[in-house]
Amino acid sequence: MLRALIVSHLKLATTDYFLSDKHAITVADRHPQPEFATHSHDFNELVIVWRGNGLHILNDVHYTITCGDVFYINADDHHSYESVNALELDNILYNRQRLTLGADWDRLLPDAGTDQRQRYWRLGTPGMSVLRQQVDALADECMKTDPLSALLSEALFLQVSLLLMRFRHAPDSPLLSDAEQLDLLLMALRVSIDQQFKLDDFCQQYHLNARSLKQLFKQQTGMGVNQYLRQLRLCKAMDLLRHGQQTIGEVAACCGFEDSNYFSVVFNQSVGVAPREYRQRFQKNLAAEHIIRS
Ligand code: RM4
Ligand code: NI
Repeated sequence: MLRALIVSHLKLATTDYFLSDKHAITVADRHPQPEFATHSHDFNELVIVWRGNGLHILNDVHYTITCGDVFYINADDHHSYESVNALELDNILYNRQRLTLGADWDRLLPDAGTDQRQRYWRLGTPGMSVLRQQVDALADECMKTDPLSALLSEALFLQVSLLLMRFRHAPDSPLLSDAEQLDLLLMALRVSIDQQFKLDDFCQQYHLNARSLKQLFKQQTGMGVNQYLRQLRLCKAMDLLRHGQQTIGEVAACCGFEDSNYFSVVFNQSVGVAPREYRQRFQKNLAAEHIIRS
């Protein structure tokens, strides 16, 4: 009676999947990953999902998976894939005992003692594109049989593990990568040319840290956020003054300045002439060009 209650499942063996008994790693390309019944292994798996979706059931916990999901699966875990829909992933199989490089593998690859919540992560788009190339290189190397390839595969696998540490983030963390934060901010600034922009509100909206974002911005652009926004506004003002018919007050408003006197002061300070004069000069030039041409 008791026996009937014991769930038995398939146990996959290293000998069936690895190229030789020297190889510690192999990349199983699952493009697509079909449905796959509950199983365990005598090796570990590092799974990176590239596209599509499906259900991943790891030790009876259900995860809806899609691009950017990363799982560290240990030999004794049991898992399955269900309800797959164009699911594409790379499954990096590795045998811990066969790793020979003196790296801190225990820190890089969570082992059986690590809580399952620490074994599910996410990658953002920049992380995915870096990892994509590395995994491809690893997949090629794992298929070679020359004496160096086993070691080279291990070196590439070490690199993949390190890059994952760099790019992965907890699934529920609202944190975006530095590149994503910067992109988001640059876009928000562009659409704020004619409106007020408050960095603190922006950071609150996207759960970002204002201090570190300011630092990042300065580091990458060489300017402060407000300085950049002012430049954007002045560029737009110059364009409108040259080509538009609006009054100075209207130009000021289109460029996010509530007060047109203040606009004139700022404009004068950075362009060297008052807005009215700037327009006149340009329009004079235009008229002169017109006379020459005609
Ligand atoms: C399956 C699936 C499993 C893996 C085997 C080797 O398609 O990815 O998780 O253990 O391949
Ligand atoms: Ni598996």
